[in-house]
Amino acid sequence: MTTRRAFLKRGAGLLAAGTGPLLPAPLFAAIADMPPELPEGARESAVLDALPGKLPLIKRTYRPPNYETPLAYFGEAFTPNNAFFVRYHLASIPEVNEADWRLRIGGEAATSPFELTLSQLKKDFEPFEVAAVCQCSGNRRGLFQPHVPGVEWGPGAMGNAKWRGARLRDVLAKAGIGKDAVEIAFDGADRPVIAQTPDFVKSIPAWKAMEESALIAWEMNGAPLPHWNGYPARIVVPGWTATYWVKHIVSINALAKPLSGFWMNPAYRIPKGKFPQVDRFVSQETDVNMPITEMVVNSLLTNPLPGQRIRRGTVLEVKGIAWDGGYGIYRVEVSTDGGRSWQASELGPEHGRYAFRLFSLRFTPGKSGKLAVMARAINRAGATQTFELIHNPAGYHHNVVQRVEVEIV
Ligand SMILES: Nc1nc2c(c(=O)[nH]1)N[C@H]1C(S)=C(S)[C@@H](COP(=O)(O)O)O[C@H]1N2
Ligand SMILES: [Mo]
Repeated sequence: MTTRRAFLKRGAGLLAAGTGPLLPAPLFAAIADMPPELPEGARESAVLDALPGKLPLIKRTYRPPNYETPLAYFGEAFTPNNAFFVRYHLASIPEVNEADWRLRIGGEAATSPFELTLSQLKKDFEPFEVAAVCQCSGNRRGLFQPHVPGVEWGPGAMGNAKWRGARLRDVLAKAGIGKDAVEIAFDGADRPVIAQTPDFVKSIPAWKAMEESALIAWEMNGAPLPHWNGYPARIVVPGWTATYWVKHIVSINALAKPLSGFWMNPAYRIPKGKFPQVDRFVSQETDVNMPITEMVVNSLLTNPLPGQRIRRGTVLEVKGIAWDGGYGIYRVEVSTDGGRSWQASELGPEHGRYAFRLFSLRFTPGKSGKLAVMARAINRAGATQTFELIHNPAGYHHNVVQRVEVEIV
């Protein structure tokens, strides 16, 4: 068995080796070609490191563990479990043992509270599967100019997976959820290390919990959830940012009044009226701000890489992925002349309205020199990406159109 320490050492050694033959080439590319806009600190501190059971990911912080998926894994519509990003607020993360794990469902707006074992959760409710993007609200925060405090994520604090589990609404119905339920609150098994840190508890509006695809999921891409992604079960809220997707879920409470607490307010707030966010979380709104809800439409170029040299007269395949908060991707336009003209790309198969959608466009550069490739996604609600950063203090909803400069030689 490889110890965690050996793992870390090996990871560090590989990086120090520079052209390290042991590390798959795409991973090196992922680090070397981190967005040039990332602040120096974030680029230099980007170390590939493997948590137990995971491939080497981009380490942002070790305690609590915050690890980002390298660009190389976004070439496919589904993100492999062992390359899926990891984000925690609290550093005490128990290894949950299936035999001891219980999920308690109750709260003041539920008449029949009860407890579930994992096998009951799997057996007693009709399973449902949904492909959905799990994206941190702060994905790409590291690209904010001026910088804002928080984990300096590049573009890889996200992933797309097939989530399988029981519908929240079925489990809540069994607990006798009442009409007075305003919010459904989630708590996971992880805990703060010091008493002063508030426990991570999140809620969603009752209407959102009642949607067909809101789940208590125990499976990810056909396998049990990895420890770091919430074993044995996590909340899945398709369309909404990952802050609500509570991992290692141990209690679900139907509340008759809004949840208070640090992670609801002041955390995870956006200024009112600045973003094209459609879903409302009315019970949590204030005069000046509101909770982040659904993801804004976005895309990521996976090919070419910044600074890549491409031979004139050869075919360049511009590739990437697009996603949004659940309206579905309608079209992705690509520019190969720095934004002067745009062409519709070819979309890959649709895996449902919450999933990554691949896009590609082939073109042959005719003259040498620098060239800027860009992509902008448009969803079925007609929303598109922004060209100018919408600044906000927490660094959320970064969906600025990317510009990847390459050199034609
Ligand atoms: N128990 C627990 N669940 C949690 C969190 C956490 O700190 N603890 N962080 C949330 C946030 S902010 C994100 S971005 C996602 C990350 O999911 P992942 O680690 O599976 O990629 O988990 C969410 N669920
Ligand atoms: Mo997050």
